[in-house]
Amino acid sequence: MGIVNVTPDSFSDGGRYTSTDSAIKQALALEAEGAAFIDLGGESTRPGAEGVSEQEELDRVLPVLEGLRKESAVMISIDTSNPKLMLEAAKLGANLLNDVRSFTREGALEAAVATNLPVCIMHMRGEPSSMQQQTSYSDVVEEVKSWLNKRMQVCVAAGIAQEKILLDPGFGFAKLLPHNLALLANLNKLTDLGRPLLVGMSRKRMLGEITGKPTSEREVAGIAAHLLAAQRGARILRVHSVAGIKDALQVWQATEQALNLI
Ligand code: 7PJ
Repeated sequence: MGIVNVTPDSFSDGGRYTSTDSAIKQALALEAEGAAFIDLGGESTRPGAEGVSEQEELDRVLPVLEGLRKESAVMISIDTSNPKLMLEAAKLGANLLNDVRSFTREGALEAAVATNLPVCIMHMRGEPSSMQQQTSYSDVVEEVKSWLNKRMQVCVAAGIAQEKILLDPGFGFAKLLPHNLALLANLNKLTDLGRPLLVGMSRKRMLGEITGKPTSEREVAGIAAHLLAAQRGARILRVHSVAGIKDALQVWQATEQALNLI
């Protein structure tokens, strides 16, 4: 899954057209690298990030979705907590709703049900602006697992088929490095929940804490982390750059196939 952030280009006078056009180009480039999904997001949910208005988020994301849908049949995921955007995106051909707040915003669960689309539920505590003040766990793997299970049951009770639910431990969301590492090391335990796992660690702080490198130099660390996640059962890897992880997965796959040759 290739990430496309649709944020206004503050260094350009081209305004909305420039950012829409460059986001579509970026999505097509990621698809050409091998992405099966493009995750479109118009709100920054990095730790401490401030929210965006509902309308601004629609204005950012919908033109990109519409343009991309015209040019490509790639699966389009919408990274949003905004019920209006969920409904509008479904009409324009989105294929997956990815909500870091797991459809807890008022009207979001109802909107997700109404779209009939698959959804991704992610573990977090509180809001992105405050989540890093809620990082106390006694057993992070068990707590994330039982939280995801409960939230999945709420979604099923609301009318989302279990077969349409993806689960995500939420790397970096209300978690410190030891929690992120415990979740990565024990990711296979979350496969017990019986649903495909989506994970995203691309460029995240945890990689900087391990390597000491800034965001722009975390690509190789990200490839390693996502390969480890895939080996522990992750099925969808949410990344900013697709080519490198694709190579890594092909090396792994070729090696696995060799096991059957001897
Ligand atoms: C995630 C996400 C993630 C899912 C973001 C960033 C922050 N959606 N959206 N999982 N992270 N499902 O990319 O650094 O980990 S935004």
